[in-house]
Amino acid sequence: MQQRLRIMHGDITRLQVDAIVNAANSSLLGGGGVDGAIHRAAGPALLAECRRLAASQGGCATGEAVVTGAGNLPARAVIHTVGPVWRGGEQGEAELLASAWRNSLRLAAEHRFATVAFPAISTGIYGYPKAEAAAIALRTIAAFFQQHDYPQQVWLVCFDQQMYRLYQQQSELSDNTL
Ligand code: AR6
Repeated sequence: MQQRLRIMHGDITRLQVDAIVNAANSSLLGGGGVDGAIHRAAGPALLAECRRLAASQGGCATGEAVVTGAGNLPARAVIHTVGPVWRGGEQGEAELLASAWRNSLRLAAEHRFATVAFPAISTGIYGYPKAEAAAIALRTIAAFFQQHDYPQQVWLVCFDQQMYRLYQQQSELSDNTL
């Protein structure tokens, strides 16, 4: 686990990796948070591709993921996933968040992306409690790593110190269980 996981601070739009993950919404047409930052940095080519996807397949359901090119970003591709809005925890949020992580990882494996960078899906505008989101992310990644060789590296990109600490704690816990 440790060798395949990197927990870091930073701006995901600046990373030169095979794919970055976007915490999008079901419309795929952009928004605030990391989604807004990704579209601003990627430019109009990304929005045009997202528009085509939205028109052809009606966007992206919560827990699902789709892949596009990356426009002007240094990354090669963008995996757009939609995490759940936190509504108190009784609306299937945990399973939907795990699905968003798992389906993003699955797309990365299918495309043989070696390195994939993730933001902390659902923990911003969508309000998911950060500690629980960190536990779900780490558990889902650990399970995925046991069954797949790709992605070879997952980077967890943190915008705040609290998320960084929570991921560190959770990664120590999941190492003990592997
Ligand atoms: N690099 C890395 N992480 C970032 C960046 C960045 N440039 N910018 C923000 N974050 P959010 P959500 C962190 O709100 O909760 C949009 O409007 C941020 O601090 O971007 O899944 C979409 O269109 C937080 O830790 O995503 C949806 O409508 C994490 O990224 C909705 O927000 C996720 O926060 C999705 O909400």
